[in-house]
Amino acid sequence: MSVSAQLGKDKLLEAYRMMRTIREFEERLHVEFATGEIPGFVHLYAGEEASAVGTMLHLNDADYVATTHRGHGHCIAKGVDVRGMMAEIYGRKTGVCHGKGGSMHIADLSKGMLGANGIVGAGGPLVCGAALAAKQKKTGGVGVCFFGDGASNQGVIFESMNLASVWRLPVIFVAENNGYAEATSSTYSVATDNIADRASGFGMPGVIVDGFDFFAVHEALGEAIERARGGGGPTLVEVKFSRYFGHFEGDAQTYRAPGEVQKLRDEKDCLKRFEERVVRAEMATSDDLRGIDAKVKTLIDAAVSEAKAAPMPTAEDLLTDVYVSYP
Ligand SMILES: Cc1ncc(C[n+]2csc(CCOP(=O)(O)OP(=O)(O)O)c2C)c(N)n1
Ligand SMILES: [Mg+2]
Repeated sequence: MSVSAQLGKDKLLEAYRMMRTIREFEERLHVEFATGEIPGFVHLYAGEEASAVGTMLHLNDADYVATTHRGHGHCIAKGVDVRGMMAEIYGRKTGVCHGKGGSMHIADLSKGMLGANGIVGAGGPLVCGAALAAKQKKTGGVGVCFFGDGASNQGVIFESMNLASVWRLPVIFVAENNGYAEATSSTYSVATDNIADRASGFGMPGVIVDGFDFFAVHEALGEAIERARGGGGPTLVEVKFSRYFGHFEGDAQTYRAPGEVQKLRDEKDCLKRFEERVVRAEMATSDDLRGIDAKVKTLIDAAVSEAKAAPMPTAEDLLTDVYVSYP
């Protein structure tokens, strides 16, 4: 039976809804950031949606995820409230972190989202800790560490992979190889042909997957997550794809070839490929998907207007959320 048939119509529509939500969220932020109303740095995930959604469909709230500076997609796919995220990015009091974190520090522990992170590679130890806790407490939970091709060269990622392997932790390392670390090509900065090749040095399986293909990601991550849950230890999955926008909003992208992104959008786009496949398999109709598009657009419109109208944190708010309080 094909993977799409195994997933069933409800799950397929859910996958599409999440990927479309991420795309719409990011495309809208691209427009809104240019108005100057959004503080700080914003790194967009558009083009990479299949990785977040293909992974997160296998997870529940007891599973932990650490994301990166490019974290909106992972947060949305892990179930963090989209309106609260938008308000957070606008620095508003109604944001998921009360406007104190912004784009690069969105976190929601109630959803197992350990947080976006401005420190490249910093998710590795966090996920090892969360996975160790899950293992000791026997919750059945796993930890997923997303990191980029640039982060793959950080020592902290090597240390985390080694630790996860020697302690047989339920961790999945997802190397999102989008071809660039800022303006540096991964063909220049990564010494091996594939990041996944490094897995053998840490005694774990290494898998390469086409990141434009939701079904390929979903299948590879399903196996890795099942293995981790079953006590089989960590896996390194390298997802190969590209981003549609610059490293950060405002990046002139002089390091990219003319037409590079348009070609990706035309020929490889994960949403288009998803639609072609499910419609061909008669698992959903284009009308089903257009209905989802309309609902997602309404949600993002509402999220942006609510965020713009929401209050800023006050000076007094500076003194709250500083320390953890235990009941
Ligand atoms: C420890 C550390 N070093 C450097 C930086 C500056 N920096 C921010 S993002 C980035 C590139 C990361 O590239 P990659 O891991 O491929 O992720 P991508 O941006 O492509 O998603 C760098 C070098 C940082 N934030 N933290
Ligand atoms: Mg990269």
